[in-house]
Amino acid sequence: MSEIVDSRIRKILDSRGNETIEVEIYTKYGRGVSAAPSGASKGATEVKDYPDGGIDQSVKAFKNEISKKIVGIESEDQEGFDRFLEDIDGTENFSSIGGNLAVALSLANACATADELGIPLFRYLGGLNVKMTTPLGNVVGGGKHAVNGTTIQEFLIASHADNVFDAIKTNSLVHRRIKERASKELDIPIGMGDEKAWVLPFEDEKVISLVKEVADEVSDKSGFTIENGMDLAATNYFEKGHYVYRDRKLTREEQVDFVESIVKDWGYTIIEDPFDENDFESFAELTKRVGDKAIVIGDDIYTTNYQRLKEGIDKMASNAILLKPNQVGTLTRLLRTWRLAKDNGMSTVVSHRSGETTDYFISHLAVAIGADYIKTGTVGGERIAKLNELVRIQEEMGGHE
Ligand code: 2PG
Ligand code: MG
Repeated sequence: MSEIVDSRIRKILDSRGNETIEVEIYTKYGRGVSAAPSGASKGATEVKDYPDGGIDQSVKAFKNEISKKIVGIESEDQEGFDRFLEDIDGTENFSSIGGNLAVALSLANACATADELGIPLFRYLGGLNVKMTTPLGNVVGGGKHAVNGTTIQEFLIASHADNVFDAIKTNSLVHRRIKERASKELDIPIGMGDEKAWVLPFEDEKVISLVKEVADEVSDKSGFTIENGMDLAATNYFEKGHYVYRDRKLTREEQVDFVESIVKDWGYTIIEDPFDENDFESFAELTKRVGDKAIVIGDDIYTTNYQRLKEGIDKMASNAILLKPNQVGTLTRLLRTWRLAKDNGMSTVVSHRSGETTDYFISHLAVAIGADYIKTGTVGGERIAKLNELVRIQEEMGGHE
């Protein structure tokens, strides 16, 4: 038994230079720290990150009320702790205390408990049934994560190797090689987006083939299988019934055909958010057409929300889900949604946000729940913090569990 004895809060900066919340929770022998990330292309059904008064109102809620009431709570009872957060907030979407305060507290509580028990976080969360995950990272970025880039938000790759370090390194080689290739065609310097993927002033189709070519080339040289994927984050460019790209406009039906061809003609096997977040129908049509060749992942459409996923399952909208703790505000809520996905045979991907800190909770989470992938970039300090933690976790797991 481990009661919470103390807690702290502070504001820190995230990778975009925006203020975010970091909290600490103490039990008698344990300490847990967690900082909240933030999204740029958020789903409409995510919990509210901050109340109307912004981050300072969350800090006030913590100082005036939560820090006092938290003392004495049994930290090992994660569900009870998360219920405490829901009760104190009193709304469904954490609009009183802010989802970012809730998620930082929820995850810090799990960290403190693992520390108190003297076991690694992934073991505390996953027990004996844990599995190393495959790193999925973006090498070219656009959409809301960059200015003047592709319309498609993320061009992703996933290297498969026995050793997670080799997989991470291979992903970063593809990232490097993309820049070398693109530099040959451009006489301007190439910049990076929010998640440290390259921003290329090219049409989307050109990048689809460029990334595929480079991935194939690195795969041939390294001997590792490399999957190609993308997060279209299509809600962001769905305007008045059309998907509006840099160079053309597609109807809903044409968008389904386009994404089908990305899978069938270009060999992409990982497709996230190909349609507007409320268009369950197009999701279902695509999954029907390519579900045996690719994973169709719902991010903005589900927002890690149990009810949204239930609707998606009823409508057979997708065969995979992205899981982000701060979309729902508590670990318990995330695990409940994950369980529903697993019970329905879906693939799972744990994901970072575009605004991140060096917090690496999601690395432990991905291993603990045996997620098929962790989407957390390829380079950049706040991304590397999570990737390097996977290397340490693998070592702790004692090889290739
Ligand atoms: C996404 C995420 C992470 P954001 O759309 O999957 O890459 O972006 O955090 O901006 O929502
Ligand atoms: Mg997404």
